[in-house]
This record gives sequence, C-alpha cells and structure tokens, in this order.
Amino acid sequence: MTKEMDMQERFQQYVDAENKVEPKDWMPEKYRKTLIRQISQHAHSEVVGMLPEANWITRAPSLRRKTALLAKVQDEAGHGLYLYSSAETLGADRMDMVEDLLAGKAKYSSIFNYPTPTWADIGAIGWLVDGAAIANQVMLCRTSYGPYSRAMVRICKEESFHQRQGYEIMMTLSKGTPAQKKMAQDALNRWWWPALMMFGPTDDNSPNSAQSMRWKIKRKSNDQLRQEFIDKTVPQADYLGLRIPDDQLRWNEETGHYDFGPINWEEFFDVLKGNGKCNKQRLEARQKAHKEGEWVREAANAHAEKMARREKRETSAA
Ligand code: BYC
Repeated sequence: MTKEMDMQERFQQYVDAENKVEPKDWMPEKYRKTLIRQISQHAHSEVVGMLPEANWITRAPSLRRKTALLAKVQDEAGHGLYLYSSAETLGADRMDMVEDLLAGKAKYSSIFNYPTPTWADIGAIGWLVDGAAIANQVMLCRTSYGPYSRAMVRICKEESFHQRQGYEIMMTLSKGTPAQKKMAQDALNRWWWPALMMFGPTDDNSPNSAQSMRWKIKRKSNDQLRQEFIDKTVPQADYLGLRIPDDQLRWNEETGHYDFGPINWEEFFDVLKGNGKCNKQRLEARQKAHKEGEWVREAANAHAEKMARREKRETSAA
C-alpha cells in the first residue's frame, strides 16, 4: 500500500468515527477541493441571495416589516462572510472566489435567478427558500469539516428567524383580503418548483453526492432532503389555506411520505447555464456593487498599511 493510500484510509476511518477535520489536519486533495467548491458556492448564494429581497426594503408595507427585512438581508451578508472565511481556512483566496463570481464562472443557488415582483414574494422566499435552506443546512451542522459545521450552527439559528418572518407574512396575506390571498397564492405558485430544485439534481444524476456522502460532507442525499422539505411544508400550506401547484401531490400511506409530480429539470439546468429570468441582472448588480465598493477596500488597505508601519516604528523605537 502506498503512503498516500494509507493516509486516505486513515482519513476515512477518522471521518467514519465522527471526528471533525480541522484546517491543519491532513486531508485528501479532493476533499479540500470539494469543500472549497461547495462552501464558495454557498457563500456566493448568500451574497447574491440578498438581491431579490433587497429589492423590497424600500417598499416594505410597514416599519416593522422593513426592520425585519433589513435585519434578514444583513444576516445573509454575515452568512456570506462566515462562509468565505471558512473556505479561506482550506487555502482558498477570497479575492479569487469573488472574481470567479463576478466573471460568471462560479455557481450560486439557482433560486436567486427568479424575480420578486410582489410583496408576497418576500413571504414566499422566507417560508420556502429559507425553509429549504434550513432542511439542507441542519444536516450541514454535522458536516465533517469543523469550520464549516460551526458556521452552519449559527447560520441555522438565523435562518429559522428568516423562515418565521416569511411564514408570518404569508399568514397575514392569506388571512387578508381576497386580493392579498390571491397574491400569496400566486407567489406560492411561482416559488414552489424552484424551491424544490434548490436541493440539486436527483440522486442518480448528482455527480458529487456519492463521494461527499462517504466523506460525510453531505449527511443526507438531495432526494432525501427534498422529500423531508415537502413532507414538512405541505401541512404548512394547508394551514395557510393555500394550494400547492402540483396536481400529483398526495399522501402515500404506504411510504409515509407525500408523492409529488415531476420536476422540470430542463428549467433547472437552463438556469444553471445562465439563462434564468434574472441571471444577468444578478451578476450586473454584484459587479456594480463590487466596483462601487472599491474605495472602501482601498481605504481599509491604506489604513491597515498605516497601522502596520506605526507598529513597526514603535517596536523598533522600544
Ligand atoms: N443551484 O452533484 P450535485 C440560502 C450544482 S443560500 C445551483 O448534487 P452537490 C439563502 C452543484 O453545485 C442556499 N447549482 O452537487 C441565502 C454541482 O455543480 P458543480 C445555498 C446547483 O454539491 C439568502 C452540480 O449542480 N445553499 O439559503 O453534491 C437568502 C451537480 O449537483 C444547485 C447551499 O449552497 C442549485 N440549486 O450538492 C435566503 C448549501 N444544486 O460544482 C436563503 C450547501 C446543485 O459540480 N450546498 N447544483 O459544477 C449543498 O448542500 C450542495 O452543494 C447542494 C448540491 C445540495 C446544493
């Protein structure tokens, strides 16, 4: 057995015994690369995910709604920061990750390429998008890479506030005037299928899943999580008096799960290729924000250099 194979085997045993891998531990190069890929895509999703909701900050219907939405969008920025830091512990360079996003080379969640034309979309995002994110991220709290798992614990706590914020908006609208209820139903119609796509392709079409499950980066498969989300969300829609837009959705006594209709995977892969309704708009918004923030980065760097010079002067004078 070569030394590399021996190390790989010991690494697998270490992970199988539910130990956390820390930044300075030996790890297979592919484990490191898989994590950088997943964590950076996750970080980009948090940052791009601010855009559809930020669209409604100035138009939120009350001060209370505005404050909650502002806090939520700000939380997403924080999640992006923890996640970029977590990827940095694996040797990734933050500027490289950001440049890949700005150049359109990096992936981020498909869900953020859909528009938010009405206030009910903010309710639907909180309820469904954050609800799907929680289902996926609760399992990531137990991921094998220490810094990622610790970041996820905090992120999940904040996501559950986001989910309730969204559900409460949906509750208000669905118990409101007929026009408000219609608006809530329309948002559910538009967000339901894209939310199911968030979990990624089906297990038999998910190239990264098998190895990621073996390394305990992922603890549940895409299909398992999608099913859990559906089972949890259908009763919530019933409570709101809203109809999930799927004629084939029905409870299956035998399996103890809801059966559901086919997902339009063509649409999913098309969005990934950059052809979603808002891909272009999202990328342009990030490029603009990055350019407009250039002076802040320059000022912060100039300040850091000044402080380093001062410290050097003071240490040599002492
Ligand atoms: N959108 O082999 P697979 C949030 C890609 S942010 C785009 O199954 P994997 C929030 C996948 O990357 C929510 N791409 O991959 C923020 C892979 O591409 P590459 C984001 C997708 O990694 C603000 C290819 O398809 N959450 O909650 O084993 C406001 C094949 O897929 C998508 C995370 O990022 C997608 N939906 O599993 C509100 C969670 N799905 O790299 C809310 C962390 C798949 O091979 N990520 N792809 O070219 C994960 O758990 C996993 O990466 C996934 C995919 C389950 C998403």
